[in-house]
Amino acid sequence: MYVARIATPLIAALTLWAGAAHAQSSAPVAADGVWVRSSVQGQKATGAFMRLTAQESTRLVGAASPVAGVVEVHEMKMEGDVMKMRAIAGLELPAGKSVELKPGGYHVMLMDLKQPLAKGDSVPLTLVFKNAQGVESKLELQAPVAAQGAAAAHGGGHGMHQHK
Ligand SMILES: [Cu+2]
Repeated sequence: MYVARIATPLIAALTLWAGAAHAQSSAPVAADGVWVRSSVQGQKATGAFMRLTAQESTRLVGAASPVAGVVEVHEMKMEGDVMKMRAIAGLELPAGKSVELKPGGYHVMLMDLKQPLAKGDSVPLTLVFKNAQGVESKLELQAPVAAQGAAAAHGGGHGMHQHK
């Protein structure tokens, strides 16, 4: 059960890149394709994105990062012509089914940013899960910062449509 308590960022990164198969063997939830959108000086919020696959049904109920004062789980969707986002109490992760957190959909919102996040940086991110029995577990990640999809940055006014 060593993956449940990762002590160093280096090991977290190795675990991440080693692939989902290894992470799944001991962590209740595997995260892959993790990235955080880069931010510029003065920007207060950004998003973290990834694919989560739970071994047993659970929920993503929270997250934390040392680079942000407030971290929430958000959903984003079209309401009429307007893209809106709101905090949700939890994101259902059905057993064995990958749930995508991506621009224009669910995301982990990093708010009250303490510093600009530059492309190439790496951000520690802790995900908190709670299962049907109310038992909490955590997953420690090192999320690489990327500029991908920067045009749809939070607060940018022009949302990116993911609906096909
Ligand atoms: Cu958000």
